[in-house]
Amino acid sequence: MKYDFAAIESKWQHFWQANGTFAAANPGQCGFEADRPKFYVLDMFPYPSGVGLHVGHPLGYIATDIVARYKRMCGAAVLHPMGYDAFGLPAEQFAVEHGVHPRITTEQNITNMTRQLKRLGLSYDWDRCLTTTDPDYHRWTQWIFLQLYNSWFDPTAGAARPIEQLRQKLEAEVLYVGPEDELIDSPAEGLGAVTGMPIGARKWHELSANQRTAVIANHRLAYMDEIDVNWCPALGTVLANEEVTNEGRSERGNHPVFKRPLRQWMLRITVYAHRLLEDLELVKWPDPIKTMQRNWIGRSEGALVDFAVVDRDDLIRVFTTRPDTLFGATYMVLAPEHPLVEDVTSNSQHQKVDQYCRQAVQRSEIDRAAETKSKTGVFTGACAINPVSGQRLPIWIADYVMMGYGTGAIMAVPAHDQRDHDFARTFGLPIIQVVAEDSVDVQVEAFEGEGTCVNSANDEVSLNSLTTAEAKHAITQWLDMKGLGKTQVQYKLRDWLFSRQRYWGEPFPILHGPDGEIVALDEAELPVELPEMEDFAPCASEDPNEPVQTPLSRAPDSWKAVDRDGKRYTRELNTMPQWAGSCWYYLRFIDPANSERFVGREAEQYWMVSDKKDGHPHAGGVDLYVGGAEHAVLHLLYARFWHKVLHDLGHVSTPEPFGRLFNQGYIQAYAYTDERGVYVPAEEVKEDGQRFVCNGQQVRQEKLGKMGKSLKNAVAPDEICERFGCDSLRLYEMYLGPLDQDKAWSTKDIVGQSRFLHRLWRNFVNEETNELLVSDKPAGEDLRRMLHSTIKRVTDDMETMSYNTAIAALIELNNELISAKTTPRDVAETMVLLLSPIAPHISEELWQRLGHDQSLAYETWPIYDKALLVQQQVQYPVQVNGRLRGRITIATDADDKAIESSALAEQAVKDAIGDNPVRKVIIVRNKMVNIVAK
Ligand code: ANZ
Repeated sequence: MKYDFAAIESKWQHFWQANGTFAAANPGQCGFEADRPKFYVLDMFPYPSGVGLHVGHPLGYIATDIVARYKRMCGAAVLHPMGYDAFGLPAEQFAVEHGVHPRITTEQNITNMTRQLKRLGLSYDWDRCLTTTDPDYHRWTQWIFLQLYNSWFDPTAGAARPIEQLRQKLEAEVLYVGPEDELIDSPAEGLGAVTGMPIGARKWHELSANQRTAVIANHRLAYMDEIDVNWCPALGTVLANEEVTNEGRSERGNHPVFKRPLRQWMLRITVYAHRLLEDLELVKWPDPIKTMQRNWIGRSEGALVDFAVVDRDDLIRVFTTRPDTLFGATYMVLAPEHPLVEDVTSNSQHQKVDQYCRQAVQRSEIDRAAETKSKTGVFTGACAINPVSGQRLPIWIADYVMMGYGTGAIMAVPAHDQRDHDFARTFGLPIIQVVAEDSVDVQVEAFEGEGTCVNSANDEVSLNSLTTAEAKHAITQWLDMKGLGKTQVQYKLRDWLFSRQRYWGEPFPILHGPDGEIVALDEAELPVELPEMEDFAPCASEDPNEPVQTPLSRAPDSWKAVDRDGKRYTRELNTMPQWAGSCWYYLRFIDPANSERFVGREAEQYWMVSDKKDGHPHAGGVDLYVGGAEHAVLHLLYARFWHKVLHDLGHVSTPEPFGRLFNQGYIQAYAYTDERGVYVPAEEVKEDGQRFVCNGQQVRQEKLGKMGKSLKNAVAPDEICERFGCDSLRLYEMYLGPLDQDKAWSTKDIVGQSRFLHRLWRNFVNEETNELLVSDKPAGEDLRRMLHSTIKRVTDDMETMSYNTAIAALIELNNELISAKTTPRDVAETMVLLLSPIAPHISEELWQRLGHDQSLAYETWPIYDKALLVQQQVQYPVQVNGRLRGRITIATDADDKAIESSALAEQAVKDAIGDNPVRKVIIVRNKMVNIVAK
């Protein structure tokens, strides 16, 4: 029988499914062994999109599957699940475009993708498959939202705590409410006291009921706020900053995005900035991803400094990273959105300022921050006092200062900040040097580096001749003493905008009362399911200023209105963003059927807590998480935040969700364009000599690009499986090169891997007689050595996920077997086991033909014999005075001395030398020994 991959692959896929081969047992379940080490290996789960998978998707899935299969054979209990991230824009847009309910299209897409995934022979525990849109799943997403809503970040504990504890602390007067509802430890503390402002600290019982509710609301981890949002009228939804491109357009669909104020749900991720940063030390992630997260969180150390406004009571508070340059401040800038703009602007400047502000707020932040753009701004007519020099500083409005960062106001030091320099040059403002630097003329360009202070002294304090670091310290201390400022750590990270104006998302477990009161549902009232609606399209509009409607505003009253305690409440009509479901799915996989808890405690502890004793700080969590680098700052940061909250509240055991992360590269393919520059389907392009032709038209080959819909260069795995078998596809994808690099796809090259498997088959099976070509004779010395060196190579490669070189080693061994009539059984069995994680179907088939009646999935991984890895021996002819007298055999790595004494000990050589003194021994390594004896 020939190697019939179609029959073999279908047979084993059915076998695995029927026998539950890859089902993992939880504590308390039958088959569970507590002392088995665990390994949790996870893929980033896909969106069930309408077009299904292309061959780029399985790159990571095949790699994790190899890990899972290898770890099982090494004796670990392996958790390897798969599911679908099915809420969100892509699923909804597909549904809207096709006029079918998203639940139906989502289900169809899931069925199709499951079929595709199963066809790849991936060893998932399909019993654990979950979909984020399933009410049994999203009920727990809503439950986690309630956890966020019902907790606050206790700064003393540095962790989230139940909101009830905040109320108790306020009632017991452990905490007071300061101005702006900030919490302070005692009425004498807080910034009010420092700046000499009225203290304004209030006790809990002095507050009205509404004020109390507001104070509590302002400290919940999930809260509502009216903020400037990125509104995309064409999509009918707000977008997170991360979903808006540098050009101020939507990442998805490339529609224009506008700024407008909107009352929205927010998650207070900023209070975790410090821990999200610090705990990156605990995880084994690629450095570029850690760097991206660090930059995103954006920690800056500096000072807050207060500047009094001339002739007014107002203080302008600025954040600066260079308090050492305070003497060089020559003007101040407020962001156009700054609340003091109105107050400080003089009558004569009012109109100009107004007009400028209105224009500025429509520009995207990225655009405003661009260094290359020329600076714009207007003078307010007001001045502030530099607290160290007493000088008057004109106050300007300029859009290069952002309201969302620091305090939204700056002291401008044109000599040492290039943006301020550009601005000062444009508007003729003075430039005063306060950091010495010979090589730069600060009138021409700013010197932003560190150095020694100059021109920086008043009657009380002098920074002159101090270094930048010393000066920062000295001036901040002085400001602190005078009640004019204090040190401050600032983060770029913003709170997470958590509402979307869409239908296809998790409903919030929230009710709004007739007087604007917010009521969270009780756990027992979950899940809140989406209402059945005919028209689920977003409320898109052309006009960015129209009042915002959501699809759920059209829901029937039977869903929208909730009567309780004699009042009529309305459900929250926004839905959660698509990131919600993926924030915690790795926890649900652990215990997907649990109806009592989002994850059972014992199961969570077993699968998440590692007992690695390698001496490194270790975060535990998922042992290996594989996915694309595009999720570096969104999904991975959001999931870490939720995990930390759950950890603080005692719901999960580890500080981090993903102990180790690996990013696979992209599969790329050529794309082709016609004469208009429009992409044509790459699969229809034929090569014709030097030219490329599609439907009779000559087309142009473009650069290699990421495989996908947009470049029309996708190749479906189904077609490849049909033509070559999925074992060949798996081998080919892994053989393309190191896993973390991008690589080019070429369908015609799969033949190479297909040939390897055909040859392997013929080494084991006589194609005519179907007889097994395996002998019980033990393998000879050379073959055994090669086998053990292959075990070592493949094992080492499994540990480092270097599957391309593992395959190369297996091909070499297979080539060695071709010349022999039969393969010795010990070699055959070991080879099948080594190949099985990568090409599992043919391996199972051969394993069965070798006489085993169980799947090889739990066979013990082969162990190499170190002794057999010792370098082989080499034979040296030995000449005496130019004539061959004998031969010696010695280890290849023997040194010259050993070779010499071995040659001299040889009897025939001794005879030839006789009584003559040995004058010289010449050793030509691996060739010959020549002895001169006269
Ligand atoms: C005075 C100064 C002098 C500054 C100097 C820099 C150099 P990072 O590192 O990004 O935190 N800044 C503060 N708030 C701002 C805002 N809302 N929009 C735009 N710029 C703002 O940078 C902090 C520095 O950026 C601050 O330090 C401030 O300018 C400016 F020689 O203050 B600096």
